[in-house]
Amino acid sequence: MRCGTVWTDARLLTMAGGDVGRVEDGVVAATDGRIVYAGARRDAPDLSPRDTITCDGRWITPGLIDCHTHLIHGGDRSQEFELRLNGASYEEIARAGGGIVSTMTATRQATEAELVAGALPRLDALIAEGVTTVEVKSGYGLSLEVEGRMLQAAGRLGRDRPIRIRRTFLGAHATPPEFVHDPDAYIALVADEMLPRLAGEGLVDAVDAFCEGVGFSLSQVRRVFDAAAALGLPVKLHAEQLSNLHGAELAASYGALSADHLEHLDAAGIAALARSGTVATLLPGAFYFVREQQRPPVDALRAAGVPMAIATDCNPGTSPLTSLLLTMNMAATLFRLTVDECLLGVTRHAARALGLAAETGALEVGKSCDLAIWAIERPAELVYRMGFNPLHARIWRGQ
Ligand code: DI6
Ligand code: FE
Repeated sequence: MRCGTVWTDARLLTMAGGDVGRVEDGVVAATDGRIVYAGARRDAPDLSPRDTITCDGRWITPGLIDCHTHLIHGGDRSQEFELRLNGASYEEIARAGGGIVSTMTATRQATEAELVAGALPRLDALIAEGVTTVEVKSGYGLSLEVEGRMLQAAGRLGRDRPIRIRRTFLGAHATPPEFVHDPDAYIALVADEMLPRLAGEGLVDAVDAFCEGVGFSLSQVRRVFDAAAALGLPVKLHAEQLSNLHGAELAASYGALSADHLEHLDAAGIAALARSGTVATLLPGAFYFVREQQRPPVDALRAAGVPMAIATDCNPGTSPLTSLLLTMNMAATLFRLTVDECLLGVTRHAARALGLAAETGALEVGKSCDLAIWAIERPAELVYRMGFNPLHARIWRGQ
């Protein structure tokens, strides 16, 4: 075989097979941005590479994947943060017209270029830690025009930086003020007009909703999911974050890619996720930032064999977090995930949560050559440290 580039003298976490796929003396080979070999040096075929890069014993993981973000938005909510420090709750602030709606106002006032300029530093912070795929949700425009602007801005991020962006339509994030007396009419607009139009413009990879007392009910979410199904789009759901509305069961019944948050998930919800193969995406940054008391049922999810992803949930209200490394530390410290679970949660399982399991998230033949090369001695260091970045190099699509 004559391949393009080989990375040698590396230790690998391939994320292939059932676990993290540890290889001590490994090589990765790629041609035209695709992995043609990843594994032990002694098992490698004759690769005859054009370029050879020695890793001097460093560790290679798949490029990291942040599978749940609200990276694009106008303004920030540092003022609301101060209010909360003085005793106001997230729900009180939301009911008083703050919260998501205040970010909506700032987002509506921003041009596409301003939204891009605001998001790029956050994206760059993720990229600096070896992230090669990011999901970006809409959901702060809450009108056809501004939801479209957010999704266009998300596309722009993927052209301005070497990174794979997946766009999720989250029109059902909150009821905008002009529909406050008729949320069902807003849901009808989301399902019958906004989604088909935006999907028709090729701006939507998946459809999400916020199923919560301060968000939307099961029947409202169903309305949005039916519209997604009619367009052949996969769904995911913010479920069981602040209360248990049985959103995870609903999501599972639509074969959702993921159900996200899940602090208040019960046994029936876990069983439903296990049956449908839906990924449980845990968001410890939001749990930490709103000082949630109830932890997601990690032991039961593990016992049921539900794949767990973890993500930043980067958003201005409940998780102003732009470090996937710190997110792993939080998942371990706050939720008691193991090191291996954290690493799988930002690679293989995160890819699956985006419907990208065949494309990225593991070092396997045929997948995109997305790599993070780390100056560490042991994989646990990626989870253990707080506020330290040991990234040595980042490769996206072989570059
Ligand atoms: N759940 C969250 O944690 C964020 N959105 C959601 O559906 C909060 C978004 C915000 O407060 O701006
Ligand atoms: Fe979220």
